[in-house]
Amino acid sequence: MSDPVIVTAAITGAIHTPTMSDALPVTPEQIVEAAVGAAEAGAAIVHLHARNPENGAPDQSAEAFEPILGAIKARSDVVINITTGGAPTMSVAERVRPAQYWQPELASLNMGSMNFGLFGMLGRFPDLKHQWEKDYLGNRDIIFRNTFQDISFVLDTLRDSGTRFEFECYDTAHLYNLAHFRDAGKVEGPLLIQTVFGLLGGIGAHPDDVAHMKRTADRLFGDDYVWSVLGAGRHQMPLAAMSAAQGGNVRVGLEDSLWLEKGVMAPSSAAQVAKAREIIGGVGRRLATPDEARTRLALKG
Ligand code: KMH
Ligand code: ZN
Repeated sequence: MSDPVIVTAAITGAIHTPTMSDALPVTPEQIVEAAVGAAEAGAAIVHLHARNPENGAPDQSAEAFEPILGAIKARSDVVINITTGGAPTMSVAERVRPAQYWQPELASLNMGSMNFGLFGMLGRFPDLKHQWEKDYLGNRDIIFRNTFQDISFVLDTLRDSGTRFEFECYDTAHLYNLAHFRDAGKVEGPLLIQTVFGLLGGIGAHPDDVAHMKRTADRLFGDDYVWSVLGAGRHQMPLAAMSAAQGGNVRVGLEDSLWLEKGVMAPSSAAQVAKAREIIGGVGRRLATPDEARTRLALKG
């Protein structure tokens, strides 16, 4: 019998812009409602970014998270995961600030630099409301910078906080990077490894890609890791199914995909969690509670 499935809901992110979907939460109130809704639908973890309520631009100030974190904690025991990815246009010093200040149970940590393909988005979404959307999506050559020094900087900054990590791995090299930090004694298990598929610049979303990432992680980390799968865009639900069927865990949410199914935009992250829940039930598994996730991931609680 496999362990219950830890579902993470990534609520808003920094890549999608408000023009792309009316469902994308922007204000603190919208982000809180979306996070609580996702938790009520069965998510054990919410992965959070904050945005400027005026124009939806990503905001990595510690203050931007204050109204979000307090209100979620008042209404839900869901595990809170604060991004250290921020937006690919930000420096790592800027990106780590909210996690440094709020010391959450979990923070994301991106395990390597990569090209980040926003190519074509400007053409697909012509009604851009804000200059920042035009600047952002018009920037066709983004490098998501996560050098070894950047990764060390995040680890060192958060070392004494008790915050543990969602290690985001977009390709096999990122698994080797994580093994390097494990071998150097800078991270220890159980490692939550979020394998990310289908982003232009990272590994693809073919079943062979999933198998290769899992095989590599199994070989490098053995029993000392918890495997989770994030399929970007249209790959979200098919890869959730693949992970659930193989004993893995699942990440969904509007940060990663604006879609519920082919041709149907998602009304909320909660709706994606509910769909993932059906898929997970269909392969004979159930969802983990937040406390089950805390135990499994050795979180500080
Ligand atoms: N949007 C995800 C593919 C982070 O916040 O650290 C990447 C992400 C990065 O979640
Ligand atoms: Zn994120």
